[in-house]
Amino acid sequence: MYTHGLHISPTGNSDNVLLEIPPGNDLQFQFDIPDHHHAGTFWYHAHRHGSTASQLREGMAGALI
Ligand SMILES: [Cu+2]
Repeated sequence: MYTHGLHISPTGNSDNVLLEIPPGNDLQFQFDIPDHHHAGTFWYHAHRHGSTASQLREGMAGALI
């Protein structure tokens, strides 16, 4: 999963595009958003390397408000 617009860490179980979660497994994402972060509308989407475009085309995305 990948977010747009949030100023958060790209490492660990946060906004890390290199995470691989095998089928049948799960992972608890943790997005530590700073208290001083500006408010707004952002978005997230699946970010499987090699499949991002097709996953987005099929609607694997959402809004973060
Ligand atoms: Cu993107």
